[in-house]
Amino acid sequence: MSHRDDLPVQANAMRPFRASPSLSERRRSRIFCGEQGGRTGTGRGFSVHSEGKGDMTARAEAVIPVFNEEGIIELQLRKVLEEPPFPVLVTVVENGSTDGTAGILDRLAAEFANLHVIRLPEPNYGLAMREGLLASRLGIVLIDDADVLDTDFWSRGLALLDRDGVDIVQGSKVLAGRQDGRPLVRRLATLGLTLLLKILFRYPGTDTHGPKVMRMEKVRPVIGMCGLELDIFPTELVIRSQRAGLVVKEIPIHIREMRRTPFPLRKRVRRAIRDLLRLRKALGPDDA
Ligand SMILES: Nc1nc2c(ncn2[C@@H]2O[C@H](COP(=O)(O)OP(=O)(O)OP(=O)(O)O)[C@@H](O)[C@H]2O)c(=O)[nH]1
Ligand SMILES: [Mg+2]
Repeated sequence: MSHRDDLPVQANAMRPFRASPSLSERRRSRIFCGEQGGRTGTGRGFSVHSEGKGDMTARAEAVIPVFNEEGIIELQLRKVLEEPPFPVLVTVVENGSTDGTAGILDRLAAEFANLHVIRLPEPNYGLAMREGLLASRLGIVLIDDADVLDTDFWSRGLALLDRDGVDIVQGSKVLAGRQDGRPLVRRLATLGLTLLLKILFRYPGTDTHGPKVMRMEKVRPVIGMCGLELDIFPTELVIRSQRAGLVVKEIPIHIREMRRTPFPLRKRVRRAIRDLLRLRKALGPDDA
């Protein structure tokens, strides 16, 4: 763990901000939940005793966006469903997969009572993340990627959230240092994006994209303001949260390459820069 483990991201003074129209409210009717409501029973290794599928004793809810992950999704989900670090509800938001992902998710949802699957019609990472968060039912929500699912980060993040004053624990690939097992070129791309966050938004932290543990009563109002629905939704959420005065704290994550990235790096970086510029246009340099 890095010596910067306890580094808080400076929160600016609370500023008024504009609420953008809630696209989620309008789109809610399009959400399909791959679950049966009102079920009572016992999921594998998990007691269910509430209305709907789930366990009200769960400590947190993990929201995981998934797209075309047939190669890793079962292995990854079983890891958190069979040996969770604490009782957790898992909500997978899948949209537009063209491989066998949907079938695998249906099978796992039938096996594990604490797994919910939400489906949206078209591939859209930002929208999936946003809808998954808005559909969440617990006070503490984790977000993580299918190819990361760093349960050690989940535990450390939850412990930090339990301490006074932290609203979002942000996992940082930059602070990960040697625990970032990705190729050099990808690590350099991450550093480039960190630099852009500083230049474009004067963001004091190092990462906005990775896993997070969040206090929903604080974060939920900010989600309603994030209207761009781009791949950088998590970045918009963190920057808006930090500007709204929420306390954001960064800790390192462990990261290793699980699979080849589905998009060429050059294309991704181009898209990330384009999206960051659009976000900058929407937010201004520091919302002053
Ligand atoms: N629902 C949904 N999930 C998506 C979409 N695109 C990516 N994902 C998921 O979002 C998570 C992150 O995607 P990655 O492709 O790993 O993105 P990344 O971490 O920026 O890139 P890598 O460095 O290649 O890992 C994974 O769980 C993906 O399955 C999408 O269009 N819809
Ligand atoms: Mg990834």
